[in-house]
Amino acid sequence: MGYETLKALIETRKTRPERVFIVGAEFKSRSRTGVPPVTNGQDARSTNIRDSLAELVELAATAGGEVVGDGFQKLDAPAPATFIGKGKAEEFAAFCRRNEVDTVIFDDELSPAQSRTLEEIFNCKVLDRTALILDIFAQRARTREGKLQIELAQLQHLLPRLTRFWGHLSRQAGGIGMRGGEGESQLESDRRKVQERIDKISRDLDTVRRQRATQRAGRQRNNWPLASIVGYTNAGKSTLLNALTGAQAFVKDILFATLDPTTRRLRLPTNQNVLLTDTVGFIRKLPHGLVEAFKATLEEVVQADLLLHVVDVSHPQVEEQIQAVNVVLAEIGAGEKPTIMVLNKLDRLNLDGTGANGALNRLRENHPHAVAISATTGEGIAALLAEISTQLRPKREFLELRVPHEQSAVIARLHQVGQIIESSYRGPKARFKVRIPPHHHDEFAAFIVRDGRKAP
Ligand SMILES: Nc1nc2c(ncn2[C@@H]2O[C@H](COP(=O)(O)OP(=O)(O)OP(=O)(O)O)[C@@H](O)[C@H]2O)c(=O)[nH]1
Ligand SMILES: [Mg+2]
Repeated sequence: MGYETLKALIETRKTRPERVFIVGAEFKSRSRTGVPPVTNGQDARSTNIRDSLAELVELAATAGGEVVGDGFQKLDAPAPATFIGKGKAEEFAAFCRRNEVDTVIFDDELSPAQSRTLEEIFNCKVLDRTALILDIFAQRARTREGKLQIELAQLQHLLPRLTRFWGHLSRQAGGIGMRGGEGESQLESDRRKVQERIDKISRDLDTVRRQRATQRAGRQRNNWPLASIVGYTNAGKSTLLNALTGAQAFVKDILFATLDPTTRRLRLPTNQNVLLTDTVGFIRKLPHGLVEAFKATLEEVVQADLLLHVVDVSHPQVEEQIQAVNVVLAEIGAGEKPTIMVLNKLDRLNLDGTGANGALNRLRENHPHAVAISATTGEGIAALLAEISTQLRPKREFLELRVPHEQSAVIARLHQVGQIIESSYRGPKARFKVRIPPHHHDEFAAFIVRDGRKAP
């Protein structure tokens, strides 16, 4: 075989994507979102499952797979051993054999026992949605903190599986008359190793996070308000950060292009400075462990004075995506933040002569203060900047203070939380003109000589 042929062979093998078959299921006993469907009709729910599968196709593609087929089943409840019905699983398995499928991916989380039984039936690798999302995150993580967080989530996903596997093995060991102790000690040592690694990662993460907290405190010293860009994955968050600040954040038409937060200064037309952070996108059925693992990264969101919730108006499931984002925001404790809805990708809509569009109108009705933009063409960006300025204005109050010199703690505190515009230390009291966030107002109430909030 010549060198070229060999090289071509290797390259084809290297570039041949994994062939993937995806499986969804719908249960009468439990709607997919955990809340009863709005309509009772089967049709609405079937649409839901098709959407969810369409997203799974995108996730599989992001992970480097090529989806060659899909199937779904409606059931009363998940089958304990095989998740979907055994007959259905065998039918899908026959299709997979004919089509040389390498990996089967289920849209819901499988128990370890279900995975094993299904692997036997399909005779190939079986993954669930959680494992797939974890895998994508593992591929994408760039920073040390990102890598540690994802490894932690993966190990935590693994640990209970080891436990259950252990139960399974010990039963088997008893059955064939082996001394139970052997399987037990092997698994216990596996579990111990996983646990040790989890502990080590947790310690390392602590160190990394302390460094980040220091950096954050450094930025806070400027006392600029913080705004965070949030939204469903692929909505255009990084594109918006770039458009607003001239940053060069990584933008790509894939899910979870961004994992690690990027913060840039944004100078508003009013000359006010804002720190703007772009961070990881959200998705439906985001594995809980992952939200936990990324809580530190999402700290930027929790600390923000203002959220920019970016939505892709050209996406058919835009309202469901908004819902999914709100669920995660509530989970991390940022559900009540002041939020600007940013209706992005306006350029992808077919607008009628008056610039209107059915989908856009509905969004505007549901979110009256939303700003429609295109992060790629720049349309609407000026209006968005104006809205950000308006929203942040109450974030700084103008005050004039007189503080006795001996109250040095108060003066130090003022420098810490306030933006000093003018100061003078002559005379019996130090004088300051400052802007401070409203929640610090009461601390300085005793020293105020002019309160910018009140009409003169
Ligand atoms: N037509 C159009 N495409 C856009 C617009 N904004 C973003 N995109 C495209 O949408 C895709 C995703 O953009 P990103 O900025 O990476 O999206 P993201 O929200 O940061 O995505 P993740 O980091 O993956 O969660 C890219 O292909 C962008 O070019 C827009 O206003 N109009
Ligand atoms: Mg991004």
